[in-house]
Amino acid sequence: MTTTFVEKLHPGYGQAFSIDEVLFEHRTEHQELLIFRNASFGRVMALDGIVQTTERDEFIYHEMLTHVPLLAHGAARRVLIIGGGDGGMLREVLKHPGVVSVTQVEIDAAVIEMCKRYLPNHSAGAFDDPRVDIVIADGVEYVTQTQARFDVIISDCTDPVGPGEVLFSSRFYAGCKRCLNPGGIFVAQNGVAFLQLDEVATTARRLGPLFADQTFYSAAVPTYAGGLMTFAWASDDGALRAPDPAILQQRYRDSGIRTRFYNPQVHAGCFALPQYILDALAAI
Ligand code: AG3
Repeated sequence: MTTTFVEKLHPGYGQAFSIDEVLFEHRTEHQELLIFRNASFGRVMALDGIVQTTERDEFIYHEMLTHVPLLAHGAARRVLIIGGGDGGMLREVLKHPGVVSVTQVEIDAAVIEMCKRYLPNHSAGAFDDPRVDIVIADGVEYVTQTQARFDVIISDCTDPVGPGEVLFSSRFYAGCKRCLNPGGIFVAQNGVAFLQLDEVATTARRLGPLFADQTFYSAAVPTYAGGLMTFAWASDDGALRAPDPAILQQRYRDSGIRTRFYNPQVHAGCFALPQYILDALAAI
């Protein structure tokens, strides 16, 4: 019998997937974890009833949250991932030959374990890479206390409800600022702006004052229904959001990375924001 998974993240609007096979369903120490198979999106992982990732379109999200900051930086050696238990972000970061270490701080060990088993194509062996250090801990506490420093920090979090809410707090952003090296870049998933415009404004209000330059970039990810997903961007070097196209092209070519969504032209264009987002930012 086929059942239906209905995601209700936004008031009065949702999206539905047929559950063609339940692969895993369990209440972890932190949240309700569900992994199922869907005829068009492949394997789908949801936390607390919200779709986090699917096999079919995960590349868009993971490529855009890794290659944009890493290639804009140009010499990132140490990377911190907050969340990202499915391992997709880790896989993409590790494709950069210049990266010598990646620390991943995930609060829920069960997400990592079950995604390794049921979504193996996401991590594709990344958890076994010797450059990787996995820390099972609260991301806010980690960035507030660690002595480690990073060139790029990626917040691959859930929406600001439940355990992920603290990853949108001023305390978390200040902690990230604290452990970024000079010239470092912070990026974070920031929801679907058309339906979650208040999140864009809230992030700008909290993150903006901590950095010399703060903006958003975007991509359309089908699974995050409702239009463009925005990604928060913060750094103390305003030039990093607009790299020279020839340099970007050169870095992309030198990296040898094969992508399916990202390319230097997409990179150059993704910082152009629709007027309704600019208006919301101007109003704060
Ligand atoms: N991070 C998920 C973002 C969920 C956003 N949902 C939304 N706003 N529709 C996902 C983890 C993937 N590594």
